[in-house]
Amino acid sequence: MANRWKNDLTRADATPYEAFLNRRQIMAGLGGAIGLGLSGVGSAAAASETAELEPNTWEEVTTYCNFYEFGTGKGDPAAYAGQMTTSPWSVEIDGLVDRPGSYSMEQILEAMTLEERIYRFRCVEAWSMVIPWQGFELADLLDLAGVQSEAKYVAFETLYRPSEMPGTAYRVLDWPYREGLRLDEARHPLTIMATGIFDKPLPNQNGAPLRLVVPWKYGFKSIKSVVRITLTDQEPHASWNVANPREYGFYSNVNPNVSHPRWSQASERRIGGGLFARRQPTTMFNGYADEVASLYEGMDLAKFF
Ligand SMILES: Nc1nc2c(c(=O)[nH]1)N[C@H]1C(S)=C(S)[C@@H](COP(=O)(O)O)O[C@H]1N2
Ligand SMILES: [Mo]
Repeated sequence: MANRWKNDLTRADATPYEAFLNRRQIMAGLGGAIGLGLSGVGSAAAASETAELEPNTWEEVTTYCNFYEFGTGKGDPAAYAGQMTTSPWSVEIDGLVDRPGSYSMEQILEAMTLEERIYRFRCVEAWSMVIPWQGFELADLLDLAGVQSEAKYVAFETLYRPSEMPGTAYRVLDWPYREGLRLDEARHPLTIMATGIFDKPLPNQNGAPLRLVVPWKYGFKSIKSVVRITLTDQEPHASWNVANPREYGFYSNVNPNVSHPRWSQASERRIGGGLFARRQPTTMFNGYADEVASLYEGMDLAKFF
C-alpha cells in the first residue's frame, strides 16, 4: 500500500456520462437499503447521506483494487485474480469455539441470510469509494460456531496458494495475509462478511468468495478470501501491523486527527470523482461514529491507532 502511494494518482479519470446515468439507476434501485436503520438520521442528514452514499461504478470497484497476493499495482488483482480457484471453498473456524471445524461455503450460505449494505470504504492511502455489498453479519457466523466466554479477539487468514497467486512470490508481507478484530468489534452489527457486490457474486479481485468488511476501519482490515477464523484470547497477528507497527496500528480506525507518519488522513480522494474534484474531508470512524464510538470509550485513540 504505502509503496504504491503514487500509483493511485493514475486513475483520477472523469466519470463518463453513461456511467453516471447507470449509477443514478443503481441508486434508485438501492434507495431502500440506505441508512439500514442503524443511524437513525433526520431527513436533512438523510438527504446529504444519500448524496454521499452514491455508489461507485462496478468498473471502479472491480478494477481499482488492493489484493497484494496478485501484485501491488491497483490493476493487478483484476488482471491476475481470475486464476484463483474459489470453488470448492471452506472456512476453518477454530480456537475458542464450541463447534470447531471446516465449514463449507454451501453450509455457511445455507445458514446465513444475505442482505444489502451500502458502506463508505476508506483506504489508509487516503482514497475512498462507496460500495454496495451483499453479505451477512459476522456475528451470525460466529454464533454458528459458538464463541466461548474466554474469547476476546477474532483472527482471520486469507488463502495462501502461491501457484495461483503471483504476488506471493514477493515478500511484501509475511503471507498468508492476516488480520484481527477485538470480539466486540467483530460482533458489531456493522461488521459483515461480504459475498457479493452490486447484487453479483464477489469478483475474485474483491475477495471472493467471502471477505470481511469493517466500514469504520481503514480498508486493509477488511481481509479478502478468508479461509480461517480463529477465536482467541490474545491480540492476533495482523499483517500490516506486524510489517510496520509505527504506520499501521492494530485498531486502524479511520481518524482524520491521527496522521499516517508519511501523509495526512484529514481528507480523502473519492475514486471516480474526476480530475478536478475537491478532496473531501475524512470523518471520524469514516462517518460511523454514532454507531461505533462507544466501543472505544476511555481509550486514547492516538495511542491505540
Ligand atoms: N488478503 C488481502 N486482503 C486485503 C488486501 C490484500 O492485499 N490482501 N488489501 C486490503 C486493502 S489495503 C484494501 S484498501 C482493501 C481493498 O478492497 P477492494 O479492492 O475490494 O476495494 O482490501 C484489503 N484486504
Ligand atoms: Mo487499503
